[in-house]
Amino acid sequence: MNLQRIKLTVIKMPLKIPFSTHLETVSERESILVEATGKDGAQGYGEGVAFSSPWYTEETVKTSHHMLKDFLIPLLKRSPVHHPAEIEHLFRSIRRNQMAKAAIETALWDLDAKRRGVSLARRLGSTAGRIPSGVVIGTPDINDAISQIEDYILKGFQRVKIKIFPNHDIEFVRELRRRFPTLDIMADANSAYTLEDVDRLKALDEFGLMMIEQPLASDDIIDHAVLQRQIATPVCLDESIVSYEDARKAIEIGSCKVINIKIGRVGGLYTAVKIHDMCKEKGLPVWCGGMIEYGVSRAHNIALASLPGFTIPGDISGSDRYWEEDIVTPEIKVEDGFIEVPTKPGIGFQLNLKRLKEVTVSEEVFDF
Ligand code: OSB
Ligand code: MG
Repeated sequence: MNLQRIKLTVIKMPLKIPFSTHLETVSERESILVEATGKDGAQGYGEGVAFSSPWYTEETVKTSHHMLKDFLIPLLKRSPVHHPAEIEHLFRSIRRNQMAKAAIETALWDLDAKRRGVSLARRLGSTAGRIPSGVVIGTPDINDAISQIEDYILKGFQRVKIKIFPNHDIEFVRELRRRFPTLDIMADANSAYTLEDVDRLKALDEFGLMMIEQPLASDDIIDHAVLQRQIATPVCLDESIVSYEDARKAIEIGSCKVINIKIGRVGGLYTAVKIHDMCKEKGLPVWCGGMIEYGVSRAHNIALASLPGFTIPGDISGSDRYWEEDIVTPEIKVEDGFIEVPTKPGIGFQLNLKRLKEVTVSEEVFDF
């Protein structure tokens, strides 16, 4: 793709309010911004979405940086690609490290779309003008959660996701359902349960949740299939799906009725789109997950989520959900519950260089 250089910038910002799951509370977010510059001067951006510690997946900001610097960038230098869709195959020689891989791959999709003068959404084959927005409540306190949900409903958000874990589930959901009888609610357990909890999970059936996300172990698809046969609430897989093959097998054995697609978790847009295409063909709804990300990753999510199989609102909120000021301009905005799909070339957002400078921790340039 005629690359001139790749720049990695580590950035860090506090969240407006801490985001809690049963595994970790995130109050500050480090990420890696990838800037790929072509010999023609065109630039594409990607964002490494691993967290500072390995609570969600095994990757961290430091391991991603190591993979990018010591393996992925050198590999790309040695073996130039002509098309971003070739990256997935090239990177197969390096095991896993999906978020590090996706950070480069997404930057190359942006670069490619910009060179063609089309938006990333169009480049991926979408025609949608806007996508519905969903939001995640990362606050375990019931009263705080209710007041946040009330605010989001007023802003037009289409559905709400809450985090659950044992003893913070049945009564919590009962109260939310009492307060919001018709709201689309989904619950994400981030692997807080085992099959021994099947009665607790069955007890959630009466609340009409849209789905329960990743109730069981992050590396399991077998027990999820057993669970899905015993509960009415659709099971959605998040952590368990890190490749196209994972998605194919999970569907085949009935582990889930819905899949949350995260570009970073599956190693890039090529695989994300492939999973989408398969699910669409099989009639399995998908939605786009979030990683408490900055505007660059969010912009990639918007393009992906504009594909027709994304029939459920994703965890895609505006820049102001987590940040005082984002690193992109214009900021990503939710209006009447929808986000407009940009029509400008590539991801359709520019970097806010002043803000980027304020939040930069370190940067390194790799010449090709
Ligand atoms: O499990 O979907 C998840 C955030 C960080 C890591 C994992 C998850 C989440 C979220 C929040 O649920 C999504 C967001 O608003 O970005
Ligand atoms: Mg999840």
